[in-house]
Amino acid sequence: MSKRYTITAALPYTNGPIHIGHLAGVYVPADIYSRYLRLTGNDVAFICGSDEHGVPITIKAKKEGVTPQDIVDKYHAIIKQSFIDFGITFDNYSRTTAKIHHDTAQEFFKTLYDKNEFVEEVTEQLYDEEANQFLADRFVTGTCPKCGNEEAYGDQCESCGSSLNATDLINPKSAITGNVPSLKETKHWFLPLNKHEDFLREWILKGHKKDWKPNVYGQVKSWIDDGLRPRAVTRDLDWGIPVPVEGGEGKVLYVWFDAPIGYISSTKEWAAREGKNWEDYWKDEDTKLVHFIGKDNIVFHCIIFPSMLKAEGSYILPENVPANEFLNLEGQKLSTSKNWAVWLPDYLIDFPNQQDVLRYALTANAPESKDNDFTWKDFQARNNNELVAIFGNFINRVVVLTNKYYDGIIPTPSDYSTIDEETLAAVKAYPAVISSSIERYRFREASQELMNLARLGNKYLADEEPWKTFKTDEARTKTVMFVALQIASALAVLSEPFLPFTSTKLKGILNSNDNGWEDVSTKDILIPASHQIGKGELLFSKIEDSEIQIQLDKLEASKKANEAEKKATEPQKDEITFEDFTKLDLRVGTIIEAEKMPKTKKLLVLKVDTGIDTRTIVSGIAESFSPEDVIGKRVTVLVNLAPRALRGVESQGMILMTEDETGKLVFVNPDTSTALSTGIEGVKNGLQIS
Ligand code: B3M
Ligand code: ZN
Repeated sequence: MSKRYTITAALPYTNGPIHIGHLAGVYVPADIYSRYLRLTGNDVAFICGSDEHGVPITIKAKKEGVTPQDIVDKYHAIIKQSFIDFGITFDNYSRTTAKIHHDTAQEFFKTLYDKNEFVEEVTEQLYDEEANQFLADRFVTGTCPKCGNEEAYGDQCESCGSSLNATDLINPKSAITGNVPSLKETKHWFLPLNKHEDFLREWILKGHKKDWKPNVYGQVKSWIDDGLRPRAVTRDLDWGIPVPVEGGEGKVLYVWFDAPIGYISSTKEWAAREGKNWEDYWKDEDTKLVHFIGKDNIVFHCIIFPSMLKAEGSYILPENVPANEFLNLEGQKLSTSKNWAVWLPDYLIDFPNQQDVLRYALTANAPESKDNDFTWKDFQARNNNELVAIFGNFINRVVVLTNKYYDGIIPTPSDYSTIDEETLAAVKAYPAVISSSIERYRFREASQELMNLARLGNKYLADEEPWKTFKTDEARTKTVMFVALQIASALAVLSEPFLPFTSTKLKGILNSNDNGWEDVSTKDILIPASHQIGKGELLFSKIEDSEIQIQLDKLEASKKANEAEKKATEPQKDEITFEDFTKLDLRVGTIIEAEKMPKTKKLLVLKVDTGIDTRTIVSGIAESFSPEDVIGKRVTVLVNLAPRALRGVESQGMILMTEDETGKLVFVNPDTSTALSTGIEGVKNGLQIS
């Protein structure tokens, strides 16, 4: 039955081009889903646009000495082109600097304001005296109070995914000047998320029953269980959408308030152009709203935006939010600043017309349920062993033989053998199998089923060997080629969501565009006898080791550049006086107990005997040391540091650490003899210590 769908893909920030992580996490799965739904006869609005406000854009503009508008104009064009190049079939790609968006977002804010859905409050916010500006979101970094990550941002910690307020950060630092911020009073409007807690709880539970991904459900549930707090939806910045109410002068909407409304304004833009009613896509209970996002956006799409929609009152809520985990590149986190990425424009220069290869490699290895690694070797293997050796090889054989034996005219079959019948029945089962995977957002699995269909074709040809029977049994050869051509036609149809360029090419070669998704399971004949097909053309070509090496060399160069930069920018702190130094009460202690803080990557909870007492110290060293490594270690302890709570455990001091010349974390060791301090390991390893 045909349904109406509004499918959104996260609006990319326009502060740089997009890379394979974006494609794998959001845009390829969203495109597969949208194409599939259209192919199966649904009414689809696939919506996206550029996210052009927010701090990263102003930071980038400052760095380059241009205006934020210059930055967004540049990257909006680049990103939009990448989506076209990779066959991402948005029905509309808008931008949040568009007038229609400013109007829509302001109107949305006004509605909530008029309905008294905001709390207005004067609070102290972080302020950079030197830059003369309030610090929020990415203008401020510091230590995450939840997990101890020292590079958390003022709105979010990327390490544990927590959503934060800038004032939550421990040791905050201005991203503009590096200064320690002061506090200054300012008025803002807050969305009281706490007020929506009950509704959210009920709603996600419903979602859970509808098969939300466990990673999404789990994250949302734990945030709600932790208790929600009011969240400021306005900022003291000059780049953004002006706050449209009295007292809002000089303030703008928080970027995460306006960005999701961008889905709505982009839909409006599309509807106006296409003569549709946008409200059908946002306000009709029969419409299914699905948000494709990366996992760092879960809180915004599953807590904040639904609360906004609910507070407004006339909107539907998302049916599902199939967030993906992250894609790493050659074992390391993708990073724009470290240039550790494969940028889409660069990819197309090195691999022209090979968009489908990347789409396929990213889908076959998609980070659906856990973080995954993209490696160039895997990319090459997916191409050479699957696309070339299975899919391409099958099609090539069918097309070449049909041209060679029958001048490209599809032969008339005789009676089918059991194998033929079984094979054709198996082909008919594929649409349902692939549909079921896609409908459950298992695109990886779906892509592998598609490849299994090509495998079936290959095996059929290898078993029936028409090149042998051609000399001995004309009738049998014709039947086999006819059956093989049916499989090729099925592949042309079913590959479309995954390999759209290949599908178009293949339909061109087969000279056939007549079949829909359902036809593959219902029609006995997809491509009839006497039909003339075209000449062969290779669908895929082998990728050589040398091409892969070029990519690996590029990454190696990034790595070297990063290392050089790290050395050059080794932080040199301000000079301190002797008096400053004497404030530190340093003691020699021994670690007597150590265990990992549950649910964190970085933290160890240590019991340290300081000679004066035994105290608990939470230390962010778990990525460098395991608990067994440190028990028994003699260490230098700062004992008069004000205690602070980390994940509910009070830390009563600090273990001094430093880095050696290779950047490895080491203890500031109180002993001259290293043997003594490594006594425990020494004994464990059976060494004698003198
Ligand atoms: N611009 C975030 C991102 O790229 C963001 C998504 C907005 S979706 C409304 O992480
Ligand atoms: Zn954190």
